[in-house]
Amino acid sequence: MATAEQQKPQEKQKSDIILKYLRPKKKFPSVWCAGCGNGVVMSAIIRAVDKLGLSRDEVVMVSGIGCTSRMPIYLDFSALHTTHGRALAFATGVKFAKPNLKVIVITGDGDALAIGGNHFIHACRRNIDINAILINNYIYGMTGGQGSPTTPSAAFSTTTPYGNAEKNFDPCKLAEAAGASYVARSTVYHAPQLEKAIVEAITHRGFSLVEVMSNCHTYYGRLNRRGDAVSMLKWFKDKSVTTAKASRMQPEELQDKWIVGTLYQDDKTEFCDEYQKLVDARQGAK
Ligand SMILES: Cc1ncc(C[n+]2csc(CCOP(=O)(O)OP(=O)(O)O)c2C)c(N)n1
Ligand code: SF4
Ligand SMILES: [Mg+2]
Repeated sequence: MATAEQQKPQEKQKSDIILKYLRPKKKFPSVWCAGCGNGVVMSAIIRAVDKLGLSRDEVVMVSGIGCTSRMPIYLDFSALHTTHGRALAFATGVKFAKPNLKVIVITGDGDALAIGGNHFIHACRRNIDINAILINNYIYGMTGGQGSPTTPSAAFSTTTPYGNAEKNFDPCKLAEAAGASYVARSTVYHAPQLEKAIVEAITHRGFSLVEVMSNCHTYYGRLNRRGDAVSMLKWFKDKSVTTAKASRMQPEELQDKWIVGTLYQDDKTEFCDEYQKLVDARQGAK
């Protein structure tokens, strides 16, 4: 690796941005396996926050439990590392008490959709101004590779040794149906598009979901013969179709594909704004 002196100015500028938002060195190395997609998502979040000119104090990151959910330990924002599945409940309290802060929830497929499934649908329903970044690696990474609500049918995990007999959730469809007002999908292969989606989601007023397809090569990759981190990224590339291309394809052709890009957006009233309107109307009536 190049030393700080050997780095070209452009590279140095990029690494300075990353370092600006990371906690001091004693928090590193991270617990993540080498090549885990979580690192790609973390750097995309940093670039997005920097692009928006937000200071570390303007952002609160809230997480539950899981490999993914350890991210607030490494990022130097105000942070709440809460209990499994409860990140959105804590985040709702933060946003309601301090509406001017940007609240980002980082969550895994297990955290958001299994134990936290109820909090997920109700946060969407309220359309509260929280940006949820759901890292979907198709598995419970932290606890050793158990199946999650997004594990595809027939896929292997430590709890589905004969293949998964269940159907999996599509978190984007679920969020849209439950009332979220911004929904996008990306992958850790598509880093610039991921950064753009996070910028849009943070800027959007209302509940936003960015689903990021990510590699857990240690469990999902190994159990399903998807190879190492690099092989999984190639698989993500082949599996993804942009929204523009998808609009020209037949439903049968899209069956095994991930559509990446902005999937849904509307401008319905956000929860804190709606609440304030009701308070003002009631006080005006007295
Ligand atoms: C109440 C409770 N139940 C179960 C657990 C064990 N547990 C910790 S993380 C986890 C699953 C994490 O999976 P996911 O959210 O997909 O995150 P990943 O590790 O894949 O990033 C489970 C079941 C826990 N910590 N607390
Ligand atoms: S177990 Fe999987 S999700 Fe967890 S750090 Fe390793 S590769 Fe990432
Ligand atoms: Mg997971």
